[in-house]
Amino acid sequence: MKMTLRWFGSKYDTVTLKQIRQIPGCVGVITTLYGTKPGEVWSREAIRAMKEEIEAEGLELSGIESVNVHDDIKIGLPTREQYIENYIETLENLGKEGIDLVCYNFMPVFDWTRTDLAKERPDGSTVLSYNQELIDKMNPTKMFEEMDANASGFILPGWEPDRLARVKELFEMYEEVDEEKLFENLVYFLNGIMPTCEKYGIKMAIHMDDPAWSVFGLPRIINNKENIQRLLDAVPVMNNGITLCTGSLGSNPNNDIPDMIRSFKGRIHFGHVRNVIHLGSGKFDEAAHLSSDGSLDMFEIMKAFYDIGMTGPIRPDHGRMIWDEKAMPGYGLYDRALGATYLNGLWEAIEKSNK
Ligand code: DNO
Repeated sequence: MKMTLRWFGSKYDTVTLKQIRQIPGCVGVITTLYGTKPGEVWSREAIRAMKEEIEAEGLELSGIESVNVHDDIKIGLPTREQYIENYIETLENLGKEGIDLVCYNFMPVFDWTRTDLAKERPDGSTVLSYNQELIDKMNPTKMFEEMDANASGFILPGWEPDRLARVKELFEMYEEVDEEKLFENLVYFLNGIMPTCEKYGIKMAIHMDDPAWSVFGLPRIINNKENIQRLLDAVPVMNNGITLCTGSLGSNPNNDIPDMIRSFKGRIHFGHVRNVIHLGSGKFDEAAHLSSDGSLDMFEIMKAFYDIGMTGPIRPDHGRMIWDEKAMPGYGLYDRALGATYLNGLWEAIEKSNK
């Protein structure tokens, strides 16, 4: 396991590479070329510059999160051919620069969803929270506007303004796309890019749907053991793998995460590890990483990662906002540093007790 932190680039992040390097045991960052749009080809020069900036601070570029997939690919429009070509070109350029991990998602229209970006807890910290009842009373445009208004001026990953501008149109475009169709389109995309991934040793790591159920009637297909296994079997090469996100899967109490980790051995290329508090059907709050602060057993989760011989990057995921930090919701320095330290502690204890 390699401990890493997500970093949003010097233009967008309040957290610096220097700070990240000072987190004990943190060896690298997970980042992306901010400012690029889904479907665009990333140039080798831009990739190299990003890598050099990170390496100059004594860290490694451990992987990309995300190279976003254009909606035309998800919908299966004829224009997908060009966008798949572009994606391949980006992968080639990443491969030539020695980058071997790409996280992406296949959620229609928008990425992860929350109804509150700063829910206050009794200790004064704030967390991201989700309540299906509120979503049921809202339309997608309103939700976009609320997310944007509550993001404290930050552009949330997956909630870029150009998506907001097209939200109505995108919903219409997805009208004919059910879960089966979306799955087929995902397999088509993966089959198109796999030869390049195999050539350059790039591990594609699909992110789980978050929350792990359909939102606004949009299809969601990467949300439980059976569906994920189906995808791994449909494109049965190591390069077709997953980002196992405990918080996303953990939104549904029926997902047995340690069991999933064990059964996806060899195909988990990246781990997002965080805790959630289940508050009843379709409702959850995010929490500190510590097991006793939420509903997930982080010891069992880390033990499962240890048992499968996880060598890829793991990052603490969304943290609480604490100590008056002003940062992108979920992505402050302080609570993620506490999370990384706690996860490293669990790992050390598991490792030593197994020797
Ligand atoms: C949210 C993140 C997601 C993730 C994408 C991967 O905080 O976990 O936005 O980066 O789904 O493509």
